[in-house]
Amino acid sequence: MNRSKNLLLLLFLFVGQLHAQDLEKEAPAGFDQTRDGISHGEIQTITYNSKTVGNDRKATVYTPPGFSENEKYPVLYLLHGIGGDEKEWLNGGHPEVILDNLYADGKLEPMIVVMPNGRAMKDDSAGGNVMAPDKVQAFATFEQDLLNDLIPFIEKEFPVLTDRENRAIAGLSMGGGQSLNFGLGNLDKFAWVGGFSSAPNTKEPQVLVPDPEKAKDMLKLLWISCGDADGLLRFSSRTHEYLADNDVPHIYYLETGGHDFKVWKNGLYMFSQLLFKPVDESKFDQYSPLDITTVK
Ligand code: FER
Repeated sequence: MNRSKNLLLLLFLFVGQLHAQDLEKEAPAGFDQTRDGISHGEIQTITYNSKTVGNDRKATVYTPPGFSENEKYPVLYLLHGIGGDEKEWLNGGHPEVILDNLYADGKLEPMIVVMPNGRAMKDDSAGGNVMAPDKVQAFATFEQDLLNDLIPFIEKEFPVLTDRENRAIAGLSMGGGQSLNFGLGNLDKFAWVGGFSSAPNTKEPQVLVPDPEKAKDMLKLLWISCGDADGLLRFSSRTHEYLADNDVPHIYYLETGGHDFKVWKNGLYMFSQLLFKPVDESKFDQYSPLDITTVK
């Protein structure tokens, strides 16, 4: 009897180990290569009227393979960096290839991905001095454009689910800062929030998450990732430290790398697979490829 109990315990431990090893920590080779013989999503450019800015603005939209007007989809708003616009992700990261491949492998919940222009001003082009104060300010103004103009447009024109649990926001660098600021600042609108290599526009932790209990209650997933050689790492690490000190569950994901699309493509690969599915918080500290306690 005792012996069979011990055997059973060993079996449980063994299966547990298998599961721990199952967890994929990084995108495999080929994740960003176009594959033959799979279905593809579609990319379109949409134009919406912005009351915030006072003119028409553009965004790009990726609808998943097999998209149907008769279904309703959750939405990921995916934001660009300081030198980019609504085409930056498509040009630099080809999310359509990464996501097509994930769909082909059955690893993604069908969703619509909206890639806005996050520089909410009349001339929202990425030309000239992208660090000019009015252009940097426009990244903050985009919060109003997103909430009051773009989201309502998407919800009118596309078959989407409109509750907070079916809306995610993530982005790279300036877009990472925007995602953390807007997502955590509007928990009634977003349950899934991700910042990849978030920039100095990221609000200070106490301002970002003034009520840790509320964040804990309302967030499905909070994702903070960065390359270990990124000069902006401190904006992610300080946020992580505050969240850890205040027991707000989150994934802090550190990988080898700098401030570039290699990191952001991997970020999208990892983050998107978690979206709009049941979440296992007990695994949050198992994702990071690098030891988060030694890299600062
Ligand atoms: C800064 C350094 C980097 C800054 C913004 C960035 C507004 C953004 C970088 C990016 O989006 O890639 O001092 O200030």
